[in-house]
Amino acid sequence: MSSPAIVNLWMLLVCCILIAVKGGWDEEVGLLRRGGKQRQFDYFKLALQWPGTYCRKTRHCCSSNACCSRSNSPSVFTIHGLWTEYNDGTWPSCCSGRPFDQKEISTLLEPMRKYWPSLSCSSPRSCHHKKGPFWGHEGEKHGTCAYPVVLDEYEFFLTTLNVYFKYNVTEVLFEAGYVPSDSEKYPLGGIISSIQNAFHTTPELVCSGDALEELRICFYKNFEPRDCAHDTSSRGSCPQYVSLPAHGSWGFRSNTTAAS
Ligand code: U2P
Repeated sequence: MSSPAIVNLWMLLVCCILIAVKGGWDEEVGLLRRGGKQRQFDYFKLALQWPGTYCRKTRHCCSSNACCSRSNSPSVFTIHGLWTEYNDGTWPSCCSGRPFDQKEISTLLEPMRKYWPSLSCSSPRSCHHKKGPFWGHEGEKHGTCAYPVVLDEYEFFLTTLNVYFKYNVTEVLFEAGYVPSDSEKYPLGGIISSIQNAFHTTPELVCSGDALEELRICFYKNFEPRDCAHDTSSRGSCPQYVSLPAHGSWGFRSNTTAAS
């Protein structure tokens, strides 16, 4: 074997040993995981999605996409996830834990379907490299990192629902006059102050164009509200005036085959 080939083989071997000792590279977080163990998180982030905005992306329908069922489609903020976060703006993901098992949350399915629906036909990848339901993706990716505050899958989903009901963002915004509309634009500052006044924390906002798509609020580990990491701007991608599109005002083709 030639000497450059031997050098390359050595470099490959050293890389393999380093990866085996240190764990895997988590691309999304940019963290090198040590043997699958990640340091304990600092705080929680409850991410809520506005179906009226999210569902405008729906082009094709399927039974798992709540955007498609016009009769019982949600007109409130629904849950995206309860995420564990670090104070430096990064977050752990896919910590140790068993694969998602829907049977463990069978008693929660009714509120889960209503308040934590999937707004897409796609099946996200789980931590175990299988494609599966939205709940499995969220539970495995974020719920497994919520230890020692949350001990298992059932507790993760129940806790998330309880926090969502206690901090009712939809009610706060509707009471302040920020109601679904396809013509109105609302001042972003007004939306932020309504949440600040109600919950004493500044929300993080995400927009799609000028439509509000996500609203996120952060909590200490005892679920008292706190601000999210300091270096993230609460306005995110949003302009000064935003809309809250009414649900059902998008157009999609009603076939049940393709994914959105
Ligand atoms: O923003 C894109 C995706 O990254 C994950 N995320 C984002 C911000 C944050 O503070 N924490 C966090 O986990 C989310 O991933 P998902 O749960 O959707 O897979 C978010 O959608």
